[in-house]
Amino acid sequence: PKEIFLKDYKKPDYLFDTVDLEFQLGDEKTIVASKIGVSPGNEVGTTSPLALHGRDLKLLSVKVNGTELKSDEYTVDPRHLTILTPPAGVFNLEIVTEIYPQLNTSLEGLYRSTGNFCTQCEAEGFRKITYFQDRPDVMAKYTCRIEGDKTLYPVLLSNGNLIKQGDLEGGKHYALWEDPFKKPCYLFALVAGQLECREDSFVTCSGRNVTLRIWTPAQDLPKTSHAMYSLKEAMKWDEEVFGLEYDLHLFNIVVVPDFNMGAMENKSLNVFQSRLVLASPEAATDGDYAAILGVIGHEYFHNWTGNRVTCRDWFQLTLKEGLTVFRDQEFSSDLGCRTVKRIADVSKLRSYQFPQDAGPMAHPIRPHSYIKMDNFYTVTVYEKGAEVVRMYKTMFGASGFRKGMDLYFQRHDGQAVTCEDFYAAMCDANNAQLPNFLQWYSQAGTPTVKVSSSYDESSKTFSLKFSQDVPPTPGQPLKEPMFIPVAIGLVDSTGKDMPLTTIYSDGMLKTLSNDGQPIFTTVLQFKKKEEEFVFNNVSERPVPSLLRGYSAPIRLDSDLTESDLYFLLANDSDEFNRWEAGQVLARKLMLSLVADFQQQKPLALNPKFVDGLRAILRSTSLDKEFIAKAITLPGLGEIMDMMPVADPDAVHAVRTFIKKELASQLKDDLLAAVTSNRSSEAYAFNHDSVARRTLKNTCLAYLVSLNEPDVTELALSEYNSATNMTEQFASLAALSQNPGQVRDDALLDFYNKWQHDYLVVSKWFALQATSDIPGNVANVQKLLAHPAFDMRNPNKVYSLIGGFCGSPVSFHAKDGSGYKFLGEVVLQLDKINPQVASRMVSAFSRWRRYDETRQALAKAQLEMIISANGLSENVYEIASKSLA
Ligand code: HT7
Ligand code: ZN
Repeated sequence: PKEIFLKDYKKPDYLFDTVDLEFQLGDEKTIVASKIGVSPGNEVGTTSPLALHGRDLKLLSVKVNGTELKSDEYTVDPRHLTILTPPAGVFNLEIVTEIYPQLNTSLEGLYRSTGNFCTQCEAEGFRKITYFQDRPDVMAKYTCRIEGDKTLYPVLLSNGNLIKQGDLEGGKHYALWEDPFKKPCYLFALVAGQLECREDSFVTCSGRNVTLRIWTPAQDLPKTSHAMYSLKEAMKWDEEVFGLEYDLHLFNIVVVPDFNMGAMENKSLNVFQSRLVLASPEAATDGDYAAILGVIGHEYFHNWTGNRVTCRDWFQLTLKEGLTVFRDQEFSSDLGCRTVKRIADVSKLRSYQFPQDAGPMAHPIRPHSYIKMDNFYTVTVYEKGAEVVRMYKTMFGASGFRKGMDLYFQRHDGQAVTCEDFYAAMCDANNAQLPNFLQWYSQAGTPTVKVSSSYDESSKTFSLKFSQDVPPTPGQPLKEPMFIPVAIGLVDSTGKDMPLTTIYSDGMLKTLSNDGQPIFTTVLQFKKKEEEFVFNNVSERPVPSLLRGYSAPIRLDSDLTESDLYFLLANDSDEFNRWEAGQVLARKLMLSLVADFQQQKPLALNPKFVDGLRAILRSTSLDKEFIAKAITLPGLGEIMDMMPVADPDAVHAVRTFIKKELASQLKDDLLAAVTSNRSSEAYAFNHDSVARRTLKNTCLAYLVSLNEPDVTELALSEYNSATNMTEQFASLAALSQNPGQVRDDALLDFYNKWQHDYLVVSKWFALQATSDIPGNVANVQKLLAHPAFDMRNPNKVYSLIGGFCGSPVSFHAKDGSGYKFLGEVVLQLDKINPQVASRMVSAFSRWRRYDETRQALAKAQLEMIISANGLSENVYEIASKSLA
C-alpha cells in the first residue's frame, strides 16, 4: 500500500468550478452522470493529464466538450480514470458510471441502510460514486438531480435549496437541488427513501427564517424533540458567542441506523446515526441526551468551521475537527456545568488519547503521513486538537480568541486552508507571537512537565522551577520544547487565593494586574526546556494550584505533598483542581496498592483518603455532579498507563478492593445520598436533575459492589421503580457487577422489556461486553450469535466488540482467549466494513505494554491478521504499525 506524505502536497493542476450530478436510483444498479466545468489550476494553464480518483465504479462513458473520448484518449485502472490530453483552458467533462449501492457494506460512498439510500463521502468516499478529483482543495458549486421510484423513495434530498421537483413516467419522480456555496466533494450528500420529518423553524440574528427538518422513519418521529431543541440552541449559541449565522433557508438532519461514525456535517444535510438523534426519557439515558446535544452542536458548528472554511488537504483535519470539538465542548459547558464538562473532557483525553500518544500509532495532531486517511479520525486529531485550540483561548482570553476567529473567517471564508493559517489569524488578531506553539501541530507524544517549588521567608518570594520532556514517538526520537501555558494560583493557609502582584520570569519583572484589580490566577508562558518563575510579595508559604482548568494537555509531575493535595481537595477555588487533587491522590494510592498486591501483601486503605472523600460526599455546597465525579476512582486504563508493565488483573483487584472498602466505610452516607436524591418529578434534561441522578447512581453502584442482600434489594427496587432509562439502566449496571442469579435474571428481564428497541438492545450488549465478571469472553462470544446482533451495523459492533476490547480484564485474559476472539472477528469484519474493522484492530496496538505471555499471544493474532489474504489497507495500516 502507498503511503501519502504531507511534504508532497501539490496544488491541483485543474480546478472544478461547477459540478452537475444526476442520479437514477435503482434496486439493482444506480446510474450516476456528472458534468464538470473544468478550468486550469494555475495561471499559465496546463495540458498535463487529468487524473480522477475512482473505486468500484463501472465506467459507461466519458466526454470532453460534448464529444465521447476514444479508448486511446484515456486510461482506466482500479483506482483512476486519466484523461490523457485535456484541452487547454476551460472545458466540460461528462462522465457516466454505474454503481451498486445495495452491495456496498463499507458504508462509504452511496449505500443502502434499511432500504433507504444514503451517502458518506468524508474522507474519500466520493470516489465510490463517480470519478472525481477527490481532495478537499477542489471546491465547486454543485447541483444534484435525483430520480427514483416514488413509492419506494418518496423523499429525495441533497445539499442546498430544492429548485424543482415533479413526477415522471413509470411511477418515478425527481428532485433538483442546488447548493449556492462552493464545497469540496466530501461535503456532498444524497438521501432517498421512506422518511418523515419533524419540522420547526429558527429566525437568525439578521431575520432570516430557516426551516429545520429532522428526517426519520415515521415511528421514531416522537423521539426527535431533544435533537430539535439541541439544534436550535446550537444555532443561537453560535450567533451569540461567535457571531456566526446560518447561511441558507433550510437545514436538514437525517437519521440512519447504519453509519460508520457518529454523524456527518454535509452542507445543509447532516447525517446522523440513530443513537445521536433519537431519545425519549424511557429509552435514553442522561448520557445519551448529553451526547445528542454535543454532536448536534458539533455538526452544526462545522457549517462555519469546516464547510465555509475547509481543509487544504486531509493532513489539516484538526483544523476543522480540533476547532469544532473545542466549540462543541464550550457549547455543552455553557448549557450545563463548566467544571463537570471539563472533568469529563479531560478524563476522555487521559483514558483514550494519552495511551494513543504513548503507543505505536502516536501521531501529531497534524500527521505527517498516512496510508488510509480513515485511520486518522483519532482522539489525537479530535481531542488533543481541541486542547490545542483551547490553549489559544487560555492565552488570549475569550475576547482575544473571538478576535482571532473573526480574522480567520474574514481572511479565509470560501477557502481550503492550513493549520498555519489559523495560527496566523490568532496571533495577528492579538498582535502576539507564541514561540514554539506550532510544535503542538508537528510533535507527537504527551509532554511531561516537572515542577518544584520553594519559598523564601526572608525575601517573601515563591519560586517554581519547570522542566519539560516530550517523549520519543515513532519516527520522532528527539523533540523540541513546546509552548505550554500554565494557569496558576497560590492558596494561603486559610484556603484562600492570594493576590498575585509581580512575577520575575524571562529575566524580567512583570506586574500582574487587571486594571488595578487584584488577580488570583495567572497564566505562565513556559516555553523552554527549563524555566523558573518567581512570585514576589508572597506573605506566607502558599500551596500552588498548578495547571488550573487543565490549561495544557500534559502530564504534570509536581512536588506537592500528600498533605498539599488533601488541602487542595478541600479548598482550591478552582473546582477542576479540587477534583484533580483527589485524582492524583487516588492514582498514588492505587499504584502503591498495586505494588502491594503484586508482592502479595495485605491491602489496606489509607483512612485519610476515606475521610477526604467522606467530606466531599457530605458537602452541601458542591455541585452534585461534581461530587459524583470527585468520588469516582480513576479507570483501570489510566493506572495501567502509569505502570512499567501493565497488569490488568492487579489493577482490577485493587480498584475493586478500594471500591468495596469505600462502600463499606461510607455506607451510611452513600445510602443517604441514594435516598435523598430520589425524585418523583417527570424526567427533565437539565443540569440539576442530571446532577441529582448522577450522584444517586454513582452511590448506588458503590453500595451494590458490596454484594450484600440489603443493597441488592435496594438496587432491584430502584430498577423496578425507575421511570426513566437513566435510573433503570444504572441499577441494572450496578446489579450486573456481581455474577449470579440476580444478575442473570435482571439482564434477561431488561432484554425482554426492550427487545423491540435496537438502541436499548445495543446498551444491553455494551453492558455485558464491558463486564469484568470471570469468564466473560465466552459470554461475549455467545452474544455474537444473538439474533439481535448484526455485524453489518457499526453501532452494534462498537457496543459489543468495541465494548469488550475496551474493558481490560476480559480482553487481556491471561489465556489469550480475548485476543483470539478479536483476531477472528477482525478478519470477518474486514470483509464487510474495513473502516470498522480497523477501529477494532487498534485494540491490539499497545500489546507491548503487557507481560511476555500476553505479548506473545497478542502478537500472534496481529501476525495472523496481517498475513490474511485480501486484507484491507485500513486494517493493514494499523496492524503493521502495531507490529513495527
Ligand atoms: N467529519 C465527520 C467525519 C466522518 C467520517 C470520517 C471517516 C469515515 C466516516 C465518517 N463519518 C463522519 C464527523 C465529524 O467529526 O463531525
Ligand atoms: Zn467533526
